[in-house]
Amino acid sequence: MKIVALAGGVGGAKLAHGLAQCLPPGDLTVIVNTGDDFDHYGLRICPDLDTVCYTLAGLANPETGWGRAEERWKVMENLRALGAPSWFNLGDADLATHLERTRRLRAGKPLTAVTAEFCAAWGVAQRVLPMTDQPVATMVQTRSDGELPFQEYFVHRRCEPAVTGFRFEGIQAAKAADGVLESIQSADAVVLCPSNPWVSIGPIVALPGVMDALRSAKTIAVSPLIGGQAVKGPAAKMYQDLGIPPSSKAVAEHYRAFLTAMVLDRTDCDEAAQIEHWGIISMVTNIFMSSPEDRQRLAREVLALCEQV
Ligand code: FO1
Repeated sequence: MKIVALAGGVGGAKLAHGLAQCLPPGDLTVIVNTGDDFDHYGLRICPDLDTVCYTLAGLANPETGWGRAEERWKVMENLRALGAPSWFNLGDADLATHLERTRRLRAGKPLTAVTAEFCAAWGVAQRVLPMTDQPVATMVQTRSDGELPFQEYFVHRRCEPAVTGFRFEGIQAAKAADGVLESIQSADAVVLCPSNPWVSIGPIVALPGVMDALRSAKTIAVSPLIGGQAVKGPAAKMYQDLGIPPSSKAVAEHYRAFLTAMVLDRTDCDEAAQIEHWGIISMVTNIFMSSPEDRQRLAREVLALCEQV
């Protein structure tokens, strides 16, 4: 069964890892948000892409979900001693990724090619595609501070400013990367991982051609919210800031234009009827992933649903 997963950061990477345990490597394509990407210390940083690749490679930091396992922080310590900006933590092993990616990009290679080369080096057999090869920057519009670049809002300001909206700079001129539209069109199902609908899945869906491709596909979303709370990150706070009560129902409504089925947690089973009322199939299960076994179990249940719908 050919599956495409749309993913952002940590939650998306976990389900992508579960799917990778259940499918032959050639059957899984992961399309990753690049709206979080930015330049820092002259280096191109692609946090979601790295989180997905490190997780699939078994190299991810199990505590944070982002960055590398058994990381050392010598460079960061020395940057701090020099009084350099230290709000964004780059570990020593992780820095090698950014240095080498930046070198290859500057030599003229597209991000898609660099990502494929890194995946080969790390032993990731699944296809991991950045959503686009062109720069797209998620800008978070806030009540108190105007528009903030994503990492400035997320890491530096710890998601504190109230959100009023989002803008994906460069999205109109960006082209879905080679393989993105084709893989969605030929997939048996597209899984929207439990990533932030506003800033992780949002930029992918906003790329020219993606929404149309999703409308013609079988799409299954796994909620990133349990009991109105995000498992990780600011998704629930963003809904709240925007005046929408955070819930799995709100996520289903968010994706309503193209969604076939929604997977939600047992805690939220009373929301299933409303979701079904919108013509979206619902499946209730335990969606919290605390162990590698959880990822695999949830992936198996999602794949069973993909076969059914
Ligand atoms: N997240 C943090 O909360 N603090 C950090 O210092 C930080 C550094 C970092 C470095 C490399 C990387 O790939 C990810 C990093 N992240 C950090 C996570 C990142 O900001 C988020 O995962 C995403 O952009 C949201 O999905």
